[in-house]
Amino acid sequence: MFSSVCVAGLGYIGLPTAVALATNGIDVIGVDVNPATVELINSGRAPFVEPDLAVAVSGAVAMGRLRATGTPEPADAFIIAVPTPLQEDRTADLSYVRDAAVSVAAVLKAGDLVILESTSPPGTTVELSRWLGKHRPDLTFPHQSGDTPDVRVAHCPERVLPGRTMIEIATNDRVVGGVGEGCAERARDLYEVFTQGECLLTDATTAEMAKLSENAFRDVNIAFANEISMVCDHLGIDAGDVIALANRHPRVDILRPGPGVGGHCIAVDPWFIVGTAPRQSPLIRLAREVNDARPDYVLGEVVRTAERFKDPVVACLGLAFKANIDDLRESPALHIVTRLAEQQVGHLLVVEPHINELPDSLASTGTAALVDATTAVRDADVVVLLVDHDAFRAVKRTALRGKAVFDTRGFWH
Ligand code: SAJ
Repeated sequence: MFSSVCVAGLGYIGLPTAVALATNGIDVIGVDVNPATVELINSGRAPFVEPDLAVAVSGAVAMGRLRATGTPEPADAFIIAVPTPLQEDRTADLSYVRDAAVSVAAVLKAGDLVILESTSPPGTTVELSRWLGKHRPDLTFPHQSGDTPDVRVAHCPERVLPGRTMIEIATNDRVVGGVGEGCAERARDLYEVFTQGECLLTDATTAEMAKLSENAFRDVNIAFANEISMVCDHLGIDAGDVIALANRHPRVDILRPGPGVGGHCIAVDPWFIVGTAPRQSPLIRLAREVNDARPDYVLGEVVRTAERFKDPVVACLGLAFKANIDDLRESPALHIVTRLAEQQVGHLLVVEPHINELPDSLASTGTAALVDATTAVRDADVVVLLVDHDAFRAVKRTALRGKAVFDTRGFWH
């Protein structure tokens, strides 16, 4: 039913989606505004680390099913998977969606399907339908009337977990929200090409709110774990013990405290709810504030620990925003290590197995070196575990003896 699909935005969601479609027999045109990304993908390589992605990209390109380019080309369906970043005023920057809509509109024809995958504030997909309609007055769109439109528009929010993207893209259930008559059904037909998960049909605004609720739910629960951890610090007891014991209750499942909530989803999306209904969402806002305050709390604790030593050597294990990925964007670990370096707390031995050189913000401080975990722990007075990378399992507990250990994740619990 679909022979070609154009995917706008070849990032952490767009590229895996393009590959999943290509692997299932669809001719995929991948579009990205970054020429380096386009070139890399056309040479069969993935521009970022995600388990099993590189081999899938190289296979899809070699089969001739995936081709990257700078502007959309005619296709049966269009998937928009571009960023919706948070702005200074904590509202969503929808300019990438709008730009993608304008470029997709130019090549639309009757019978096409346009899907927004980007996480967006309630109402954005209906707005997308309006933007498309404005640029193509010769076609009908679903926001206009109750009849089946020429172009169908739907929201199908991405839900994959970085680090497990290639598995979850094929297995997660999908929420598919149509803007009008026949839209959700048509979108479901497309997702059924590559997902074994169930497609749950609804309207676009409900789908937008469902996605935001998923991430706000996780944010509130992480905030709870972080708050319990701070209470335990105050009492001088081990938060890991408290949480492990409480979780033996059949209806309790407390998440893990950490150095803060990083990434571009959970720390962002709850604000889209707060922005839409501020008076109705005090809990969601407070959870955001609790989690945002967490890196500076951890920083303070580490500084206090390091002050016990003269010229301390501090091993910082992990820079990524979470385990087993190379993504440093919005990483609380990177924030904490950069502040430690700026405050000249000691000599920093930084370990991040997924990168080859320190980011500029850290390298420029001149007090941090990138080393392997064994060296860092061997030479350190203070060991700070910031990310629970599997690679750190190689660090033997005996190597920690005699060191001040600050385990922000309960990794060695
Ligand atoms: N974290 C904790 N404690 C925990 C769990 C997570 O401190 O117990 C921290 C992590 O270290 C990380 C941050 O929270 O810094 C977010 O990590 P995550 O693994 O919870 O989530 P993301 O941001 O990688 O992906 C989330 C997922 N959403 C949910 O689990 C509800 C994913 O399914 C979404 O697709 C993704 O957001 C997204 O793109 O929206």
